[in-house]
Amino acid sequence: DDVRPSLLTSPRGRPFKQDDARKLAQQSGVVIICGRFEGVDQRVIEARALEEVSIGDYVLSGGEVAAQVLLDATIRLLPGVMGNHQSADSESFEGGLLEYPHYTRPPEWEGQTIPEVLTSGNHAKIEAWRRQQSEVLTRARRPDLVGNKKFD
Ligand code: 5OB
Repeated sequence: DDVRPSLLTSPRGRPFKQDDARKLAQQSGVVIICGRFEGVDQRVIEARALEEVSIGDYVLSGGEVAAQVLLDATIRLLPGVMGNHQSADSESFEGGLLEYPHYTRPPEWEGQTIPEVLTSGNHAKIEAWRRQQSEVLTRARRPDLVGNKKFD
């Protein structure tokens, strides 16, 4: 259809989440009003039914960068934007958890090797290791996400 949500970037807004990006990507477009720290006249907010969204608990001098964040999170979900990258990403991502540590090449870098399990060729063991790493990281850094199915 032709629904275009009207958003206002504002630290007073409801937190913008991956789910919101997913929903926006389904719309035919979006209008984003960039808030100012001093705020936008309440009459405008109400008359245009602006939905206030925040990108986090910090102050910005203006909402332009916040608008770019909303756009980036949304546009990368549009068909054809990411190619194979995205599908591979979301498949390997365990719902509700932070991503496990990644190791690429070379096998030894500045005297540091990579976890042995990753070179074992045992894909079930690798999968289990990644899952466990994701859980440990999430519990340590983002306990608020534990048990939350909403994160990508
Ligand atoms: N802080 N989200 C968090 C925001 C923000 C500041 C903004 C807009 C969105 O503009 C001042």
